[in-house]
This record gives sequence, C-alpha cells and structure tokens, in this order.
Amino acid sequence: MSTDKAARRARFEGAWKVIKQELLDYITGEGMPKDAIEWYERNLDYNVPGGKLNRGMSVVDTAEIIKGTPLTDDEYLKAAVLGWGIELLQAFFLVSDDMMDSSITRRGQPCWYRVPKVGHIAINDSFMLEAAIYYLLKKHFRGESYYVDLLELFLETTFQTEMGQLIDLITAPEDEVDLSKFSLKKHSLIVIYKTAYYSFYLPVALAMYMSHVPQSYPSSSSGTIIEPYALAKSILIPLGEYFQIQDDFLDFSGTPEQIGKIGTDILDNKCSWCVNTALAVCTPEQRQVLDENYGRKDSECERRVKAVFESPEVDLRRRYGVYEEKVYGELVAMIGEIPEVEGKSTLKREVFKSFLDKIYKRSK
Ligand code: DMA
Ligand code: MG
Ligand code: MG
Ligand code: MG
Repeated sequence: MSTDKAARRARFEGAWKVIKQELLDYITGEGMPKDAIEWYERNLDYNVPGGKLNRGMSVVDTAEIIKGTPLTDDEYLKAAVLGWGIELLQAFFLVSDDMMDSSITRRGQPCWYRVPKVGHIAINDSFMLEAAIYYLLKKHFRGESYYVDLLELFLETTFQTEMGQLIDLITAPEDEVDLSKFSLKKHSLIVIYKTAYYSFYLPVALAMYMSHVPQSYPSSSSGTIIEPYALAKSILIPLGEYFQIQDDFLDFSGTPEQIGKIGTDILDNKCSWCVNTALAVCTPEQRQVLDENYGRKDSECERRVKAVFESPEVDLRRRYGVYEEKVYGELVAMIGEIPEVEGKSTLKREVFKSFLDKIYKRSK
C-alpha cells in the first residue's frame, strides 16, 4: 500500500473512533447497563472496521473530487460519518448474510453468529448496526437542507438490497436443485439489487448530496440538461455488477487467506456467475455432473463441481479473465463519455475512474 493510501485509511479510521464513541455515549445516556454497553462495543469492533473500507472511503474521495480542493475538517468529518454509515450498513448486511448463507468465516475470523455466546443474538446485533446509521445522520445532519435526501437514500437503498437478498435466497433453495432456473439475466437482477446499489451508487450519491450537487444542470457546450444522479447511477450499476461477478469468481477461486472467507456458493446452490457461465458452455456429461453435485451440502460434491469449472471445456479462470478485460474496456469507454462541467458541485469523470481503479483486477 502506498503511504498516501495508508495515510488516507488511517485518517478515516481515526474518524471511526469518534463515531463509535458517540454511539456508546448514546446508549450509556439511555441508561443501558455496563454489560450491554460492552456487548454493543464488541459488536461494533468485531463487525464494522475490519474490511477493505472501499465503500466508506469512496464517500470521502468523491466529496474531495467534486469539490476540487481539500475538505475542511468539518467537511471531512461529515463525509466520514456518511462513509462509516455505509460501513455500518454493510456490517448489518454481512452479519445477517452470513447467517442466511451458513458461512464460516468473514474477514479472516469466525462469522459473528458463530462466536461463542453470540448465536442468534446476532440478529438483534445486526439491527443495532443499522439503527446506528440513523442516530448518526440525525446527530450530524439534522440541520442540513439535504438531510431528508440522505435519509431517503439510505432507506431506499436498504430496501433495494433486501429485495436483492430475497431473490438471491429464493433462487437458491436448499432442498431442490434445479439449474434450469438459473440464467445470467436472473444473475444480473440479483447482483444489481443485492450489491450494486448499496456498494456503488450509495457512496457516490451521498457525497453528491453533501456537496450540494443539484438534480440537474446545463452542460457547458451544447446546453443540454444533465441529470447527474441518473448519470452516476447509469455507470455505477454496471460497475457494481462487475464487482459482484468478481465476488462470485473469488468465492470459487480465492483461498480463504486471500479473501478472508470460505466460499459457500456451490454448497449453497447460489445462482452465481460461475455456475451460469459453466452451464452455457459445458458438455452434456459435465451438465449431468453439475445437476447431480451442485447445491449439495457435501465437500466431495463441491470438489466435483470445481473440477468441471477447472476443466479445459469450461476453463472458468480464462473466461473470467476475458470477461474482466471486456467489461473494463466498456466501463472506461462509458466514463469517457461523461460530459464534464466546470464548477464545485458538478460530476467529474475522476469519481468513477477512482472507483474503477479500486476494484480492477482485485484479488480480495
Ligand atoms: C453479498 O452477497 C450481498 C450482501 C448484501 C451482503 P454474498 O453472499 O455473495 O456476499 P459474501 O460472498 O461476502 O458472503
Ligand atoms: Mg454470503
Ligand atoms: Mg449472500
Ligand atoms: Mg459471495
């Protein structure tokens, strides 16, 4: 990691200390007993700060790019609160996702629900991670003109993610494997809803609201009207789709040391990019192997599925490499088309380039 990147991360982590203390002070003020305060602190420490922080730090990065000059300390704290709000939202989704996906590890440690004495209390813990967002928004943004925009955006995005999780789960029933129900089209809908909105559109749109980017403005050259939120969404949703395809590929190909989690998509009967891609190109014999072994809670079945994925006919690693180059080129081209308008509160190409650079060829 470059020193600049390390310093940016350290500053963002510094803001977490302040934010976490605000949350603990709040529940203390509500008269919660010592053991409850300690429990909440452990929940926060275990589930919020240990990830890559791409989503959270993108709020700060985007606010800086839109402004064009460094943020003041007050602006930095505001952007960091929004960034940690996304990290809290992510923590809420991950704690529940790991229970629903029967996952084992996350970020190199046992999933929260598997920690001794936690178990199903993790359900309420996930709610308390989500509730923290709205406490922080009220505390830091109640007086701002864009407060309702922030609230509505967090709420809408949460609902979208939950719709995505729903279709992810019901497309992957535990007791009836039917690969004919899968398709790349279905996959696309699932990943846009479960991942792209909250991971990509949300950080950028939050930073845009905070930076007072208006709903529309005229482009400098032709005078046509630009709708910056819709424009941002039109690039960030495909970017998010690419990100989740990386996640699906890493679930199969990544080692636990590398990705911090043990892949469960094959055992869980998930409508993943990997199985969809394999279904489209495999031989009839391989199709039978997939039909008989996919989605079975058995490591020998999982091994047979992985052997099909690695076979010369399917060769998922090569197909993934081809996909990644293609989608990268398409995204770069889309970003190049964005009309840029001078000014402190307008969308810049750099917002999207910076996001794409964070994830291109990622291995964790
Ligand atoms: C990720 O789905 C989506 C959400 C909302 C957490 P996933 O189950 O593929 O994520 P992971 O691979 O991290 O468990
Ligand atoms: Mg999961
Ligand atoms: Mg999941
Ligand atoms: Mg996954």
